[in-house]
Amino acid sequence: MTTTTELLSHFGLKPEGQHAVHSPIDGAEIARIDYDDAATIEKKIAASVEAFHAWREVPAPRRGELVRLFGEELRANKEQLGRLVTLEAGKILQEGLGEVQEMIDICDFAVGLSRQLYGLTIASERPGHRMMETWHPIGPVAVISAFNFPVAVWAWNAALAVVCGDSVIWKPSEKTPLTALATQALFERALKKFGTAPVNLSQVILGVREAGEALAKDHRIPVVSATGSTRMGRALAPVVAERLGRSLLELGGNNAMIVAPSAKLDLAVRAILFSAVGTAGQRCTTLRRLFVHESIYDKLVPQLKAVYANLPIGNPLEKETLVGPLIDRHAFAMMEESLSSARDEGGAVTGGGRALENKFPNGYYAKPAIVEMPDQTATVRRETFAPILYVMKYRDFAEVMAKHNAVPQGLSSCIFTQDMQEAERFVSAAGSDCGIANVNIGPSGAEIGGAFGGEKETGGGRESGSDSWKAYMRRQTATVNYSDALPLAQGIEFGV
Ligand code: UN1
Repeated sequence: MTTTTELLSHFGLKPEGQHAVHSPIDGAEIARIDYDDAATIEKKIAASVEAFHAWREVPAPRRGELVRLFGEELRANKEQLGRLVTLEAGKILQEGLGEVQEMIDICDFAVGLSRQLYGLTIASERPGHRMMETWHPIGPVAVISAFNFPVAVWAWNAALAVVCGDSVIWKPSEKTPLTALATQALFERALKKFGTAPVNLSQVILGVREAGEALAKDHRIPVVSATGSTRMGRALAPVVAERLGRSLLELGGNNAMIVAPSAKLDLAVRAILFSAVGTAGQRCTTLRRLFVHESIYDKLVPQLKAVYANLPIGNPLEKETLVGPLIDRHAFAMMEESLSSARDEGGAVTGGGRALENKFPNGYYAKPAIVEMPDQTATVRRETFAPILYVMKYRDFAEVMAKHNAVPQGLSSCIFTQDMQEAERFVSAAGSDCGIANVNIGPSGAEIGGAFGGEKETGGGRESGSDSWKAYMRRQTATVNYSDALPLAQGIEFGV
């Protein structure tokens, strides 16, 4: 098995420092790193501004060429980076590789986009005038990312920002600095091949909360894109807003599935499994609430319990494993706490508790839990970043739709049904209030081509596909007068 040291040296890295990095697999120390301090952060921000000034003048399709080269590096190193994601974040190798694929996909998307940063031409009301809208690079973009998608979410932001003509400063989670350093190393290889791009176009800042705060506060950084908990977003957004900066937030989710009477149950079960226990329940898009119609409840729920009873929990590097460890002891404690309060609220818990404690005394493996709830209680309405699936029975479609939306978060959602009316109602204006709404697909595992993000406490930001690129640019309306007169808009007569 390849060790972390071997993997790091594959990326040309030999990090040293005061702070230990642990693998969630067994809790072992896998590397040591140093954090940035106020002085190095300042230096990096200044360098980012300088890089931006050079990069914004490079034609966008040429900027796309750099992202194309970066995508090639990712393709060539997919196996190694995927493995490092598994070692550092604990997700199973299939998902580690999937995460790198997501980076490759967004690079491809961004390369095409580099020739499509379209603005509008708008009919002017004045004769001899032309009015147009142009999208310009905006400045250094800060990307604050979470441990659960330690590299893909950065790539969603960075690939777009770079083709948009911006520089990027990345503050990864303190739990996953190594994958960030490895990704940065690949980006630097692409930079070298490209030849003429500013060396500080992308930089990494390592540290804890204060490092993120420094970026949030700094007026030289017009866009701060942050992924993480609602708590983090609540602390960060006012700091950015205080200086009237733009924040792009992707925060908590409390994603649901409705299983209607006509649903194809075999598909539903597979989708539930992937979205509720995949990544050990640590995706923003993880399925957390399951509403099952009363007519099929006694068929579906026992089937689900049977599958849960035999889930392969184990070392995420091993092929047959489907459920790896939680990120750390704290995550496990939070899961226990939520299960206990769900019990207090009348929940019947199947599963839960620690697994593999003897084999991995310092790794926190949890048995995924199914919790049958009498109602959508306070605990159900809260996001716990762990494999807990709250199951509730419903009778009436309108009633379940209301319950579906009666949580503070609004990221992802889905319905399993063969009933066309239900499906259409679910994705209609009066249906799901989430940023993502799927029919006969689970709530997680979105493709990069769509805009990713959600409403309410999820923060409102959109990243990745569609026209999310606009968040990384400034819009300019320019009107050019090519006549010999100076007509005023609104027909105003003024003076001479
Ligand atoms: C996240 O958990 O922050 O849709 C991102 C998904 C992935 C991305 C999740 N493509 O589950």
